[in-house]
Amino acid sequence: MQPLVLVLLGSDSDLPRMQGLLSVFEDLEVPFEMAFASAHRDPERVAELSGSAAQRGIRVIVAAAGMAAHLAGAVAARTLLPVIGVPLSGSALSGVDALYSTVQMPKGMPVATVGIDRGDNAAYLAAQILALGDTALAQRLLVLRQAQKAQLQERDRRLQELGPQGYLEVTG
Ligand code: RP5
Repeated sequence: MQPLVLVLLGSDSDLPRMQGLLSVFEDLEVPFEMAFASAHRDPERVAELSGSAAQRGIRVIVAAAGMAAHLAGAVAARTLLPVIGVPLSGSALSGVDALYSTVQMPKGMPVATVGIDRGDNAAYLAAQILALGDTALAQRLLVLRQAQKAQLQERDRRLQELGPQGYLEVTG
């Protein structure tokens, strides 16, 4: 299937923190391609991948990096496709460094930044963008939301039945 999302990771050491994205894309059947490409260690590859993405049929780019993360911004500079940035933890500053580096983009060059290590939300947001032109995908997203709601309601039912202490004993 033609990949619709390009996922760039600054390092292979970032991959374990992006398992949430992998599972959301699998659940929603979103075709994607992934590459390791660092804004600092291999800026040429970042330029090549982000510059050619639209012509290759990519519709959204997710860029995940840690530390002084410039990947998402460097990608945004080279494409008109929506870019979702995922700041990653793992540094001495626990991802706050990557959050600030990713979210504080100058005017005219936006990066839609999700929370630290929230690859799952990057995947949901990418899917919601794609769903604007894909009713089957929109339906799959709705089903997931309904499942989330039903799960919370079931947990609340148990809370009302058992009380807080009893709930903790059963679930803890
Ligand atoms: C960033 O530096 C990467 O995105 C990664 O989060 C961090 C450390 O990379 P490695 O030294 O583990 O390759 O550019």
